[in-house]
Amino acid sequence: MAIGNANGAGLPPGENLRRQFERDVLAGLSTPQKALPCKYLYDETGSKLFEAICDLDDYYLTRTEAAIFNRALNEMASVLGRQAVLIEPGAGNCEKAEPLLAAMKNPRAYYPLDISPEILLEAQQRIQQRLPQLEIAPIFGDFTGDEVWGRLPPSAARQVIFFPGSTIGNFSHEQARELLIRFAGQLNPGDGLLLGADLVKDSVVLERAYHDSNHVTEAFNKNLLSRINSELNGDFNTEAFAHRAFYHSFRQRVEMHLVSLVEQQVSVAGRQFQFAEGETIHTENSHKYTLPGLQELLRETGFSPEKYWTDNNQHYAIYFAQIR
Ligand code: AVI
Repeated sequence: MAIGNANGAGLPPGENLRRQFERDVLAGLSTPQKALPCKYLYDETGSKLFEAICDLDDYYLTRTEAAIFNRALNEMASVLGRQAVLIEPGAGNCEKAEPLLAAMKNPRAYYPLDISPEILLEAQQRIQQRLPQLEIAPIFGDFTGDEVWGRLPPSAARQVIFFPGSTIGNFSHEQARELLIRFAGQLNPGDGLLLGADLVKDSVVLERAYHDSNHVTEAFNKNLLSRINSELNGDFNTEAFAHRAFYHSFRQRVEMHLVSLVEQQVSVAGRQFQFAEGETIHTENSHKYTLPGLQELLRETGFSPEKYWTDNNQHYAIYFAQIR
């Protein structure tokens, strides 16, 4: 798939992405609070490390969401209704949609959206074998851009956007609003959204999830520096940076940073960057919501919150909302 932009017309897609990565890294290391977009945490190694994070005892999110799905699958399927079309932005290996599709009553179609064709095509084959009647049409591209949404087939059936995994938490409040408005723009009155979000809770539980005792999140965070070294000719010494994750209770988010352990100079793509001892690169925000906060976000963006499912500890919620 070619991702066109004004500076990269005619370039192979990989080269366009590399140039965008370079621009974002150079810009991010040039601001007073150095910061890098969290989407760059997910190269091949980063994606594997994230999968390992999902299996950690300390990282309660994945298993809590899975337990809610397991318990409420049939109820969710009836809320989604008969012959619905399921659209999943950032579907990855589609493993969360598969049991939902199997529980749904004659789902009409499944449209998974993702930037990685290999993973989507593999998932398509797997789900197609299990549900041979289902129309599955993978759509390749970045769901935060306009272009990919224009390629969704028009549908007279009820459409439901499926957005699990608390991915919404990695967007700022402003970006989350923009994203849900984009989702709403794709839907018609009566269509739905099934959204998974991590909830505000005790800071000890939150900080353990992002500073796990197995040091996998540390490796995930530091891998960004290794990626910059290999793709952008950088010379970060990963040993000279420490992983830091803390809960910012006023902003209701876990922030992930890389802390420079010494005063140092680093070169990236031929440019030099100075680090004071203790200076950080902000690499990710993971926003946590309250149930009223989630309802407000849904209302503000054109949805009417209808029903939610949560675990006994109210650590995590899955919301169903309809377009007004
Ligand atoms: C993908 N996302 C929902 C994860 C989160 O919890 O914010 C990413 C992550 N970062 C560190 N650990 C997991």
